Amino acid sequence: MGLIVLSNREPYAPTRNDNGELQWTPSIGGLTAALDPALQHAGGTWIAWGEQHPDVTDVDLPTEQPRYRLKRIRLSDAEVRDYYYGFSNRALWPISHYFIERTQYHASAWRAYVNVNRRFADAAIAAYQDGDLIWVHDYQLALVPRMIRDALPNARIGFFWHIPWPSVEVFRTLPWDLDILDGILGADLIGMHTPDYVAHFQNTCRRALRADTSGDLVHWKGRAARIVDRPIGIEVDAYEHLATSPEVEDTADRIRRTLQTQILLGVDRLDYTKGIPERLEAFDLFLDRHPETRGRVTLLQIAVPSRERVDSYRQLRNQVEGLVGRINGKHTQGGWSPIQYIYRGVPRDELVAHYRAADAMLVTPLRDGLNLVAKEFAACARDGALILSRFAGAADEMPEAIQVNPYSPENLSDAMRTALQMPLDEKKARLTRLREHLRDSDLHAWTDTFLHELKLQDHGGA
Ligand code: GDG
Repeated sequence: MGLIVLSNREPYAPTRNDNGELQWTPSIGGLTAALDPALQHAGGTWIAWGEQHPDVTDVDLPTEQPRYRLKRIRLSDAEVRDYYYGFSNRALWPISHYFIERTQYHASAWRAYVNVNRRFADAAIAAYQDGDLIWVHDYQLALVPRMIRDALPNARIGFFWHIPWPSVEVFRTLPWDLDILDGILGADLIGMHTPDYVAHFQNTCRRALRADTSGDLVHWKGRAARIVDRPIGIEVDAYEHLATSPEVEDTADRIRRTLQTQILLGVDRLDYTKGIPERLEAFDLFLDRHPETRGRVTLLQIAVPSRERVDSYRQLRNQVEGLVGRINGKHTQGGWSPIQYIYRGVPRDELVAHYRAADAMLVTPLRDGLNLVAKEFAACARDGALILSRFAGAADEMPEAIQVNPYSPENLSDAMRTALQMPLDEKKARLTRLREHLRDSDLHAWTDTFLHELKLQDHGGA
């Protein structure tokens, strides 16, 4: 029995080396780390958008010892514009994060979304062999479970929605609300990060679709889909191992020696859901309220460029850079500047060195499906404190974090002070408890549990 995985982003991306040969480099992010080992174990097919070198269609991976096939979907420029930037990132992304005013609902983008979902589904149907498990990922591919179900009534299909599921009142502003629900309900097993998202999804099915629900089942079109909260984990061992390696420790020491202050750290894709301007404003307030900390604290913000073709993201970049300039202009003195701003991604070992060097980590999204950075920091920190938004899905699992309301600059400023003054014993005790939980629910357990449940799911019989 094989596995078929579908996701927008591919697990390995091709780059050309100096000899002009293609090399396949594992993509950064949880999905590759979670599913590449599962596919290598089970064998099968991964279907994804072939963004770089789209002329290359199929490849067997890993190249040195092939275990499964990557089928690359080639998208035209218009499809990228309308399916990816248009419908996925201007409609589904903002609405799911409660940013209704940022949504753009265009019928042309919707049509492209349907067409591209169809191409993914057709690739899965072509690859399918009796008994395979199919696992579809995320909001870019919400119609795929239904499309596969129509062609393969007996297939076992799982679906994971990685972002928040909003209240029905918000979701229903989407003109294609019923199509998206019907699409997802083609799956046998549907996963989300928190019990609240699951409750919102069930309520949306009842109110918008008028579907019946019982327990964790949604009954629809003569079948029952099971919907469960299964928050994704991280590879705890790998992060701990990297965090304590001599190279990473050296880099962490160098970061501390260079700054010579306490360090507040932020690491985010530059996305309006991540609450970066609010965090900067709160730091400004913190410096106003606690002038004795001037010269003694630095906010180090790593902002990874993201979706730069979307207007809101370009505007956000300008806003953040304006704030950094204003706040630095206001407080800089005697060779110290309060904010160090890095606008690029950094290699993973450097990222981990930053986690290790930080006195406090600021994970303060206005809304976030889960947030892996919070978990990675907890696994890697030397003795730092975690400040975590109550609107990140991870907050449910991390009661030992200092939880904040990112909409309140006063609350955030107080949390910065609490974190920077927290006694060492308490910080260490909190990290120990956080790590125990991370170990009990790590990334491989997430993959194994979901696939196991999908295998056992008694589908059909609504
Ligand atoms: C979506 C949901 C959900 C970040 N900067 C660098 C870097 N990263 C890595 C982190 C982390 C990942 O990117 C970001 O994951 P998040 O979970 O924080 O956020 P999204 O990208 O929005 O992910 C989210 C997730 O899906 C999983 O279900 O948690 O809520 O929005 O792994 O380490 N990696 C490197 N350099 C960087 O500068 N190497």
